[in-house]
Amino acid sequence: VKRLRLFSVMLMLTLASIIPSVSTAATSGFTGGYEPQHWTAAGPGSTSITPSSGATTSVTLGYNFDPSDLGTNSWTYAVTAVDDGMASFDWNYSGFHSFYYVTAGLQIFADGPSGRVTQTLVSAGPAFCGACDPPSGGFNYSGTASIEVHQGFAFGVIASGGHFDGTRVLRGAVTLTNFEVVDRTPPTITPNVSGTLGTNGWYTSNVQVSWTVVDNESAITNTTGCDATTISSDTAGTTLTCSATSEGGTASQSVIIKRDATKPTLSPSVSPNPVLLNGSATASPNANDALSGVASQSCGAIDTSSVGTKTVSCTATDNAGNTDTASASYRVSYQFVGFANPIDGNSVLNLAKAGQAIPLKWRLLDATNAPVTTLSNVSVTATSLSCSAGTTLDAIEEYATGASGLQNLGNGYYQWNWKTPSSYANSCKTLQLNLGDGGTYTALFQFKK
Ligand SMILES: [Ca+2]
Ligand SMILES: [Ca+2]
Repeated sequence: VKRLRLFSVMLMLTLASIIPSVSTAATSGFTGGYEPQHWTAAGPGSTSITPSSGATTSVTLGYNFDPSDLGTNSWTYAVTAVDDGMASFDWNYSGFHSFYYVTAGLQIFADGPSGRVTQTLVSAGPAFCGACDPPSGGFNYSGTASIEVHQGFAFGVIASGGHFDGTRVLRGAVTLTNFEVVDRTPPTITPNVSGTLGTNGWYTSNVQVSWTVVDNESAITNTTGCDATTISSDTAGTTLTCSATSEGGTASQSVIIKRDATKPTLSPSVSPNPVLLNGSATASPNANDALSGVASQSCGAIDTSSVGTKTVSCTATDNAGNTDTASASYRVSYQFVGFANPIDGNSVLNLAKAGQAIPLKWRLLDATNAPVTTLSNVSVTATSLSCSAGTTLDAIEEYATGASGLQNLGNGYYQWNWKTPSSYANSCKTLQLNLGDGGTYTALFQFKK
């Protein structure tokens, strides 16, 4: 059904709040901005537009001129196009141009962004009034016309005529019926995408997609896929398509939504772990990202300048811009060369007298085999041991006589005088040396009275 567009301001305001918005159309005729009062007439003599106002199905555009000269005159009847479209109408052009060397012409015209387009509907004469053939002595022409019109630009008809006669009469009337402006453009479709846009076109949140569907010229008669949609799970690319149809045809628009709202995973590690004092080690983030992929990953520096358990922080960012951090712990230890005389390490069961101070001696180096020159936070712990645990029995050759506690013997050697209680008699103990580096340094003892 071909229709004219009809808007009221209230209707537009109402429709603007609806998505997809829908425009409406009027039936054929001089309505919706094309009523007679919107038409203008220009030309010499008197002109008329009948009726002069109001919605109507027929308009007659007249002129009546008694020229003082003998040239050609023209009368322009124009209206401004409310919207883009194809204007069409049936026309009848009748009149009387007095008698000698008579011409009559009718054109349809439409102005637009690139100028004026015209079509000639009638180009008659010159005719003489020997037999008074048309257009001499009266004329009557009819036809159908159509022309592309452009919103905000004028279109209409131009009647023209001339003669070379002492009786100076030029009068005529153009009657237009079945007037309509048909939509020639499909709806315009605009996607509205909202969400948190990360990098590389990836969204990092839920994504709402809605569509604005507008046709200013005619009603939207069908839409497909134009409902609002929420993308709430990660996707490498979901295509959403909205199609809409009006009198002007069908249009489609698509958007591709990529969503990655998942942070990369990190499994950071340090190698080697433990690392020796002043040694070198590296931390690896070991990041993974299933969807957009890992864009970058890095860890902080490993500090081996002192012993103990430490942490290093690692960071990874995916191609959508999601970032996560995780820490890896690592231990920096001394290079424990071993217990020195009179203590044997490994699985030797050192035989000692309970109640004596046992001189625990050991040597510490760093990763470069340089002696450790300072040491603090040393302690010992003794725990019960089955006397059958040791494989070799070796007697302590000497006991300490100096001060208890820690002594720095130099060159990486240290001594701790371990004062044992006499209650240890007839028992076995595991001695653990705690150096503050988290290492487990043990020696086994069997005590006698
Ligand atoms: Ca349209
Ligand atoms: Ca991700």
